[in-house]
Amino acid sequence: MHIFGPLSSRWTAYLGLLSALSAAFAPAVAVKEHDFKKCHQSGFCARNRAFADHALASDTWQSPYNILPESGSFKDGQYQAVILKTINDGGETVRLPITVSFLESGTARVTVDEEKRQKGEIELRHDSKARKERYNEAEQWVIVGGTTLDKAAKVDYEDKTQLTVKYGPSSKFEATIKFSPFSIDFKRDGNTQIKLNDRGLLNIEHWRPKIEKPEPEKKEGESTEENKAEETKVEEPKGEDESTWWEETFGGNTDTKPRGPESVALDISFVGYEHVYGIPSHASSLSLKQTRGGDGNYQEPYRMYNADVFEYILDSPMTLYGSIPFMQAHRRDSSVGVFWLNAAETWVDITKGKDSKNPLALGAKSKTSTHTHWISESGLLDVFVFLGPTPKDLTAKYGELTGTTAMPQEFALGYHQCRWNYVSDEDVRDVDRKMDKFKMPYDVIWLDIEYTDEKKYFTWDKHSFTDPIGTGKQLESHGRKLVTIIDPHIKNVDNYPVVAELKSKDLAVKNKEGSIFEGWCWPGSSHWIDAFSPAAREWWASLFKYDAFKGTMENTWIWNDMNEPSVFNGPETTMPKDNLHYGNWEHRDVHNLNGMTFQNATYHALVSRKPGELRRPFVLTRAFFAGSQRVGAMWTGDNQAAWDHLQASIPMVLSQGIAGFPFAGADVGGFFGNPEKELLTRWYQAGAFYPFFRGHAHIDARRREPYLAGEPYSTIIAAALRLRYSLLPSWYTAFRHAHLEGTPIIKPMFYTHPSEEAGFAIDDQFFVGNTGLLAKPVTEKEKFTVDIWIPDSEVYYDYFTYDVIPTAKGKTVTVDAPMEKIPLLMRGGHIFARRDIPRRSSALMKWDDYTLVVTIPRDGKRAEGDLYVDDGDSYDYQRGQYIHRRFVFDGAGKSLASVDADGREPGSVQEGEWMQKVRSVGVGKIVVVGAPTAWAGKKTVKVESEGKVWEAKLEFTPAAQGRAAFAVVKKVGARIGADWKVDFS
Ligand code: MIG
Repeated sequence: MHIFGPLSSRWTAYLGLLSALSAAFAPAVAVKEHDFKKCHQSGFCARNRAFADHALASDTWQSPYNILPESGSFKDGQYQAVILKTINDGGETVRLPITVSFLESGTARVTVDEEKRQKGEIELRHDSKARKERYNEAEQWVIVGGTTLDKAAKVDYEDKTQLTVKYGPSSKFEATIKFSPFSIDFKRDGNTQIKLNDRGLLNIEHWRPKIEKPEPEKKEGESTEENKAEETKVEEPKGEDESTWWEETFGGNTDTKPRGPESVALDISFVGYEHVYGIPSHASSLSLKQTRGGDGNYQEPYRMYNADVFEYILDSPMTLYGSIPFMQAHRRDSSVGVFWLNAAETWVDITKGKDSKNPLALGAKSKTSTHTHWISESGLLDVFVFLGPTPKDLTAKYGELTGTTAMPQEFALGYHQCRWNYVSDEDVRDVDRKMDKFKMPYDVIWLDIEYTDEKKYFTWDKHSFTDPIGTGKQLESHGRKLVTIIDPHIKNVDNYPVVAELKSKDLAVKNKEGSIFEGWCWPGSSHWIDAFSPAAREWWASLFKYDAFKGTMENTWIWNDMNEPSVFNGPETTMPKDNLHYGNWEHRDVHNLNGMTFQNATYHALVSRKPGELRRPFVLTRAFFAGSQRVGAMWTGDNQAAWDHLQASIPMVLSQGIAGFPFAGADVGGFFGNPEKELLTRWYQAGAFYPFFRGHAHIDARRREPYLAGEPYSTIIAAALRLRYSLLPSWYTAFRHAHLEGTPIIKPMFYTHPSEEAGFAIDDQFFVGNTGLLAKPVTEKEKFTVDIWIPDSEVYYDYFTYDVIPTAKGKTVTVDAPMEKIPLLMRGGHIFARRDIPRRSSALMKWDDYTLVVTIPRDGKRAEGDLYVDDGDSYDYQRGQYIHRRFVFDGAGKSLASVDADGREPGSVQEGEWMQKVRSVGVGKIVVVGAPTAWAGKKTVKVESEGKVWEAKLEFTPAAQGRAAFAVVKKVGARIGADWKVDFS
């Protein structure tokens, strides 16, 4: 039997036993939970939870943080003051400068620093070379816009105890800063939405010198960590637990903590809000759970500390590979949120409760509020407050600050075929041929770490990959691409120029002594590129030039894995926190940013591979942070070939979308283990609706390329792949919206229907972009129906049969889902684009005509939709080289029209090569689902475009047996990029 574990799975691979072992495979066991910290094992988390327990249990608790009124000043949209923290009974205080910034976007920002550390007036222990300040560069990595101060913000009221500022659009927002104790109430339209430090849990662990105490007497046989902690505790005045202030050990690794305790924590209450979402990535529900025990709740806070959590467990708040500390709160017709800009280890406790004292409890009933407690190990306290009021406002404002999804390469929305590993050039070419043979479209085949010469990145295995360019060319002949993996650990061996340069140029992460950090990863002994360093990034770029990374060509793109970073022999499989990065920042301060800096380095390397080659890079990352959406896609890491993992993937991908990083997917088929055919098939059907759609498998898993499934499964999978490909125009359009507006690609019910409370916790169905397509993948074994919740009173049609679904607003409808069927409904009132000719890759569909699908709404009045098209590859779209059409069906006027969605006049854009070529692309057909009965007998319609009028054929099929009437206009003949109008009268 093969037992999974970090070592067994890794080392079988490392020893090169490859797939020979694959037959002897047992289902994976859960993650070794004890390899990762629980709150009580993380000193600062435990201290802050204890602090909260104490504060919340006491009737007399008063937060020891007070604004010094005379220190305050308000100018140009910014309030500045000093908070005094009282640190002992003698009234001794510590100065904490606070800035509250009111931004033009309507977002407010609260930043608190610590004067002593700011000024460097502290002493580091162990002769550490670390910086003395609290980490204050997160914004340089994360924030890209939206920080202009709102000069119109004004003080509305002020006295000795508080100050109220009105700000935001039409001054509808209001912040009341109370001095003693310090707290802030954020109001919209006069009602409190968000409160900071209302429960008095603000805690900024100020700098203090270590007072050496005599070692407690050790009793025989009592030398364990636990005992040591116990003994120290007993000595503490006021019961404060000092045991982890100066040093902390976990799993045999000791963190030397040269700056002592320095955590920042704050309670944030969402008044009257029952649901909170966001803070991915967790294998949890979309609507976040309570974390302090009780029925169905978690015991542990949601944790964000990017980690290589192989074989993660489900329904858990434990950390995963990436972190986005952005949270949305939602109640009927109102969304608000916060962004906690801190890259250190962070925990978030969530509790919910009725609050009868709640000023917002309009009416008799008191509302449930959500109370959150944010706890970070180090850094500034830096929190952005968003007052909505819609979910769209939230994602837009967050996108303004941290950036939106990069406009992807069009191929990246196609299907990706991956496994660990395709073992040779011939293997790759064979899979490529077989996909064609079985008529399965795909765009990208992937090479995992075994393609390298002994895990030396930028090299190829000399025996099995002798002709990567030949392979690349075979792929290119059908418009396909190759993605190769490049990880941040650089093998520490002789005769490897990459590591030699890394060392000689001094571009690696350092250990606490300031010499090069050495750790263990796939290649054995390794060093890690420090992508925080501009010089390191410049060097990294040089490695990707076509003549440096030989064997790569224009259709080679990159996969960045292990960038949490994963360090096999490190604490919690990552770097020691006292490691040092560029600028002498401790790893502790920047941990959650690390993955993003690496992906960013790769992104910029690809932009500059060849002078003059301006193409959008494709880089997949495992680790991420707020802002990573600007540089590529993510996937949810090492899941398992199990039904519950398929299920879990949907809320996980939805969470990514509402946290601003929607280009997300899970390994189709499940990484560990061997999916039964039914599971594999259902996973493809679900995966066809992930924004990032990739099949992947562990090295010990059996081969599972979709054509191997056998009948009927292979045919069903091929249909799922083709469905994805036919809808690519609509997916791409959704990405355009994500790129411009920060919107999710697949949207949960609360997002599209913010007034329908019954939908707020639903996370197993979703809409695709603005298409009105409502999908609910089957995620259970032998399940041949699904229950879909219907959010409104619009008409819904079955995507495949045009059956009218018998629905009612707020009701659940049972829809058939035999094996071959993906439950997919079309909401009335939309228009979306498809391409109906199946081809081998997206590139080969580039010049195909479009099909437009119009779904007539219940009242027959109006349907709308849009289509965005560009060359799918370059940045020319930024110079107007794109088509963005808006389609409007007017029921009264009996017409369907296409106009420029951005109001550009025809001829106003100088047409480049692509624009000229796309002139040959037309509207092939128009399908009108739910066509009016009055069209029966109609044989033709009038088409008008570019000064000409002609007739096109109309075929009308009357309604029958639950199926809607539909009409098809054939050979419409208008150019997709032109204005046109079809007259149905
Ligand atoms: O420690 O590169 O999540 O997708 O196949 C495992 C080998 C390293 C982890 C990734 C997985 C990938 C694997 N990697």
